[in-house]
Amino acid sequence: VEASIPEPQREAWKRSQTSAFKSSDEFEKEVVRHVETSLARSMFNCDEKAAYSATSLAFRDHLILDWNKTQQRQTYRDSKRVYYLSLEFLMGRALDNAMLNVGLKDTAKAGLADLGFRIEDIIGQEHDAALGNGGLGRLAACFLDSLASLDFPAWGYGLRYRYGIFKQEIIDGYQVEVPDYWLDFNPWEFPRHDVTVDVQFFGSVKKVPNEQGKSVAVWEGGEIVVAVAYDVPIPGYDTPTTNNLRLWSSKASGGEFDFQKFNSGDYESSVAEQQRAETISNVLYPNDNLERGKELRLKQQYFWVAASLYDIVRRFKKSKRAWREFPEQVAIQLNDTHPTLAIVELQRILIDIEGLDWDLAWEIVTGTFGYTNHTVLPEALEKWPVGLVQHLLPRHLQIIYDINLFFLQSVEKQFPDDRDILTRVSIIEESQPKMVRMAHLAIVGSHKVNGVAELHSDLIKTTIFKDFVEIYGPDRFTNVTNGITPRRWLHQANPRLSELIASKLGSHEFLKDLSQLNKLELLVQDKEFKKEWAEIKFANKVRLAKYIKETTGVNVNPSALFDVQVKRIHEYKRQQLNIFGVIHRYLTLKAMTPAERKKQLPRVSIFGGKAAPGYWMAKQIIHLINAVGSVVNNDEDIGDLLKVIFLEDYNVSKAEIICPASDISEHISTAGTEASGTSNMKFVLNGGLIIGTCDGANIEITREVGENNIFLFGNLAEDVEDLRHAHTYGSHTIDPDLAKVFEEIQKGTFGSVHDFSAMIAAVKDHGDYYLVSDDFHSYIETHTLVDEAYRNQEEWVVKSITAVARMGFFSSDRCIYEYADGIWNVEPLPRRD
Ligand code: AZC
Repeated sequence: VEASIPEPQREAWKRSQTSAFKSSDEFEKEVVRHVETSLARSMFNCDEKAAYSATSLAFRDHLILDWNKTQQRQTYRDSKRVYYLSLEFLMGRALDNAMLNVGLKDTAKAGLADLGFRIEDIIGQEHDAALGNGGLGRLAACFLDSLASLDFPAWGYGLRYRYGIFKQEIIDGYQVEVPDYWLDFNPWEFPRHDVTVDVQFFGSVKKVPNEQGKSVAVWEGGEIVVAVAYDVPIPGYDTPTTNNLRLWSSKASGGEFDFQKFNSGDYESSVAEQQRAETISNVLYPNDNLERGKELRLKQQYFWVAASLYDIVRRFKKSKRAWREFPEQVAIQLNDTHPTLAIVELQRILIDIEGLDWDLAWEIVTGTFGYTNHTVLPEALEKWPVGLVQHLLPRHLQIIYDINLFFLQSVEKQFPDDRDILTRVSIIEESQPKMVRMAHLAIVGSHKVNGVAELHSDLIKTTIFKDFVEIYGPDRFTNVTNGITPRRWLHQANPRLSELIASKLGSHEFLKDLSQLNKLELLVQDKEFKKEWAEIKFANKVRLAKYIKETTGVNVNPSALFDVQVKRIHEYKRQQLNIFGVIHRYLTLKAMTPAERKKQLPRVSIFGGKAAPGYWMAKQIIHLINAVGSVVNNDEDIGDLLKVIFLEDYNVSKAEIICPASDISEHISTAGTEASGTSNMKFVLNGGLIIGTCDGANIEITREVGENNIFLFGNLAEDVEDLRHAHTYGSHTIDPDLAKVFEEIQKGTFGSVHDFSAMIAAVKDHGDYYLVSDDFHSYIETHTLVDEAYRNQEEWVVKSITAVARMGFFSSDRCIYEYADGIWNVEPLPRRD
């Protein structure tokens, strides 16, 4: 690398090399320099916001030096890279994570103290990077952390939304959405105005003969939107490896304005065109597990995919290798079907631009891509109208038709007597209007398809993708059970617990080899250890209680059992079951004599989560939770025995306060609907137990921690279909306790009878699709068991420690090794400098 600098200047460059700060003195100098120069503020007028900005810039510089070296080394070694394409990266805050991953948090703490600041206050200034909805986007963020921590050459590719997920306000018990202006000041990104890609839309396709007389397709006309790269450094934990997350932002082509229009006096339309181009990356679609089929969303997808592939191909071409080596150098993972157009785009590049023949190109394409499915919910499976694709991407539609033709021909050969299978597996759905089925395209164009937990991976093979298992054989399908990064979700979120564990295991190595937690099991009878364990949980609850007081005004008793359900609001996740259960508890308490009540265990039911703005039923659920809270929390008969809290604007940084403070958390989706869930893992890793259905990763959590350390209830996935059928065609009787809950709501005890009637009707009159009534009894009984277990604090702590000790499997590091091995065929590239 050095040799690339001409000899006469080499000395000067080397002499002037920058190096990262190491001591708190050096750190302070960097902070003050950034305050005075980068922020252009006087050091005598530095508030917490400015101190945050300067601290972040100091750490960003630190990361960038490592980033440069990592990228140089990866290029020099020409190793295979992984590209993780995801429309969502739910990163949360970066500063705390950067400090911990580079091992300089204590240094920064001392430095900031010298300058007159408390590190927690500075960390608290940061706005979450909330470029995602929920589990799918947070999984992508955990994977980036693991990829860097394990030294894999890997890049993430996404969109730089100007507005991330909306901010949720609760006004009179209702959700109100407020835009999230997160880019106000973001020290974690590097604009790369020199890294741009022209992305074409619309236009038409012409066939012209090439030099050999072969007819080739030329896509021409239409409009160009420019993609500009913004790079976000991703530091690994305890390694200098720093990877890149590249987010694309859209910009009008031809500079700021169309000068011709501008000069001819048409100022307005010249600005309008610029604005139209920029809207592409403007806003994250706020739906979780729901596709709305909006044209702008398809534009976003192609814009991001085209820019990313151009970038990947450009990098590959620098290596001067033959095209057939592409899959040996490049692995691209599709995070759900959102980036599926990448399959078509790579095929297009190879045949139309690089002149490869179809078969070789297709072999390269399928050798490159892997597809992860995250849901079986029909409303979340992406389909795009053929007409829309034709209009926006005429050449891509032709290629999709060709892919489908060749695919169906081979299926026909394989199953000559089965006409129906062709209709079922076709990439084109013969509906009115015709639709492109993105999941089918993703399967056909990938060499591996995976689900995200064992049950889920089995379900996709036996339900939505059954025919494809017949066609390709079972080997194309695999499972990678999700995981979470223990750096953020233990070390960062729960520093005291992380320190306690480190003190017992002798080091922090467990943060990179989470299976080491199993050694904690030897300590479950150690009195002192158990005491400290319980004290840490209590302190975390005190912290959450304080937060609840500050944000809702409600006093909660930290000795009460904290029962938490935080996740996106969705009927399949069944927050309605939870709140109906809370009402049942309330009625039970009300019916008791004061003497009986005295014997009851106090509880705090904590909810949090956003509803998609257009999801009316989910918004009613939020409203009911708040309505119940205002009655119960002010009922003097009840006092501390029950409090109902809705935490506004649940996000990653709030999860970091909430997860360490739960005693029990709820993962109660209708069996067979939650692909995996990942917050279940976060809660258990922080010493909380869970109440859950036999769904998603709950099943594997049970396998790992043992049935005694989890509270399972409810019907099994295999019975769901029959139950639903019985609701519709047989008689459907409502659980009597649930019926009493409904009566109470309908009496007006919680206000707005009208608002809540649809929630009740969904269970009573519309087939109870989510089996709320079927599972209600089992749910209530299991909560009784939870109460009983909690009364024995000794035993509870043993359960808590045992469960944590057995959670090693759920590290996202394990996931990354499985993907690397079974899907990507990539090796880590460790740096030892
Ligand atoms: C989510 C699943 O609902 C959740 O169970 C899983 O843990 C998570 O992905 C990560 O795999 N799926 C989605 O968010 N899916 C879509 C299409 O939005």
